Formats: sequence, C-alpha cells, structure tokens
Amino acid sequence: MRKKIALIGGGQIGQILAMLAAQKELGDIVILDIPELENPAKGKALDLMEMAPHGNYDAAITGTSDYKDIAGADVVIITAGRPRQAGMTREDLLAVNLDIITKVAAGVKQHAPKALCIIVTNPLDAMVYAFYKLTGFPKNQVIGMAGTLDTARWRAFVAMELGVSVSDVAGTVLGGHGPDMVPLPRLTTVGGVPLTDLATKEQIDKLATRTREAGTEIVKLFGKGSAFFSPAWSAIVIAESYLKDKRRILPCAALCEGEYGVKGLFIGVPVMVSAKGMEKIYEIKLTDEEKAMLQKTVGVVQKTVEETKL
Ligand code: A3D
Repeated sequence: MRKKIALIGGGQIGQILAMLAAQKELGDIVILDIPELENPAKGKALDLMEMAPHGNYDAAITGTSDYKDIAGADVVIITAGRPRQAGMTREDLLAVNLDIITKVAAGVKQHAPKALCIIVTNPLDAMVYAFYKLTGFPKNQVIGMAGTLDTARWRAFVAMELGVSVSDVAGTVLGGHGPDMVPLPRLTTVGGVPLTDLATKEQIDKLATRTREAGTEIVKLFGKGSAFFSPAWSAIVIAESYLKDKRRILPCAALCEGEYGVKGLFIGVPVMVSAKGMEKIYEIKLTDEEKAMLQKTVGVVQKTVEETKL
C-alpha cells in the first residue's frame, strides 16, 4: 500500500509540495484547504493527475476541505496560514496564524494522530510550539521546517559568491527562523575546504546577512506573499527522510529539553530524521561568540512563544 501525505493548506507552498511529492512518488496526496477553497484544491489535484503521464508518476491526488480525508496519513505538512506581505515581520502573523493552527491541530489530532507533522506556517518557531502543545503529540512527531530552508539559502549564496557547485557546499544554520538566525561559517566547507580559507571576513559577513534576510528579500520582490519553491523542497526533504528512513541530518526546529541550554522551546538545531521522526538532536560545540548569537535568537523565540499563551 502506498504511503499517504496530507497537505494542510493548498496555496503557493501547498501546491508545489503536491507536485514534488508526486514527482518523487512519496505516496498518495491529499490537499486540504478551507471550504471556500475546496474547489481550487480539487482543481490543483486534478491538474496534477493530468500531469502524471508526462511526469511519469503513480499517485492518487485529491483535494478536500474535510479532515476525514486525511485519515491514516503518514505525513502531514502544514502550510495553512497567511504569508507575509511587504513590510511585515513574521511575528505580525502571530494572531491570525495561531487561530488557524489551533483549528488545524484539532483536525490533525482527530484524524491523523500517528503522522509525522512538519510545520511551515510562520512565525515558525511559535507555530510549531503551538501545534505541539495543542495536539499533545510526542516531540519526535513534530518538526518545524525552517533551518532546512535557511541552510539551503546559506549554501546557495556561498556557491553563488564563490562560483562553485552548490552540491559541494556543506554547512548549517542554527536558531530561530528570523533575522537573528545563526549561520556557522566556521563549520561550512566547500568540497572539504573550510569556507574561512576561501572567503574574506567581509564576504562571509555579507553572505550571513543575506541569509538572515533571505525571506524578506523575496517578500520585497514579490510585494505580496513569500517564497514558495524553496520552502516546499525543504519540507519535502524532511518528509522523504522520514518515509524512506534515510536518517538525514537536517537543521529543523525541534523541541530542545536542555540541548544547547534551551528548555521547552522549538529551536533550529541539527536533527536526525529517520523512520522514528525527529530521532535525535546533535549538539555542536559552539564558540562563545556563537553561543551568544544563539542565546539572542532563543530570546526572540521565547518572547513570541510567550505571546501564544500556551
Ligand atoms: P498561501 O499561498 O496564502 O497559502 C496558505 C493556504 O492556507 C491558503 O490556501 C489558505 O486558504 C490556507 N488556509 C488558511 N486557513 C486554513 C485552515 N484553517 N485550514 C486549511 N487551510 C487553510 O501562503 P503560502 O503557501 O505562501 O505560505 C504558507 C505559510 O508558510 C505562511 O504562513 C508563510 O509565512 C509560511 N512560510 C514559511 C517559511 C519557512 O521557512 C518557515 C517560508 C515561506 C513561507
């Protein structure tokens, strides 16, 4: 029997998620949106079924607004919620998206209580915390997608700056999904060569700043709405590692219970994603400067989480 992937939210990211999940044959796909947008969700699903002969994939893809249709899902990816408009911070979305996540959590808890849940909705670190609290799911079953994207952006910018293949750039970005996130140049390599040997401090600082502001750079270009291709791929990478037990080490927002000195918050840290879900958090020995930067981003996340009152 095929695996089942439920996509809660069939907007910009949701539709790309559906396409990627189909192309990768991760399983059957259900796109769930609000009742007013049930028909567009059905239309997107049908369009993707009609793409299958050229896309060369087998998957049943359906659209719905009824949570009963996500029953038995192995993976739930949540993008339900408003995206930023130009001039907005992610925190500006808190009230409206908390309301949406509350409804989504109830639906997922009732109909897909065993699924690995990947949250994408912003403000990410607070929304994944809220979803975890509202569902009461075990911590290994709830992952926030942010560091996977932030690290992809960092790797892309490093490759663009140095004119090298992005496949050879390895690195990681820690912390919350906001302008205080912590790229780690010290641990970034290009084909095994340390980035710090290949680029000047000025170049590296510029790359780190661009990474921290990458989402905003795209929001400014769009004027309305935020990035969708790269966030979708980043969530699919997590889902695939779970479904295929690939045991990839990916930067994700995971519940820290003492790791990195953080207690009771979801923060972007390197985790192993296996068939057990978020199996393990890896702790990096940070320098004092890196620790201070991480503490700053944790403070920002803590403040937003407190505003959820959960
Ligand atoms: P958009 O294209 O507006 O799609 C959101 C969809 O959610 C719409 O189709 C809505 O109708 C739907 N929706 C709203 N309420 C509900 C509900 N109760 N149940 C089901 N569906 C609902 O936005 P998008 O796809 O561009 O972005 C989705 C979210 O992802 C936003 O909150 C963004 O800020 C966030 N985002 C996060 C990242 C990260 O890296 C974490 C990156 C980019 C976007």
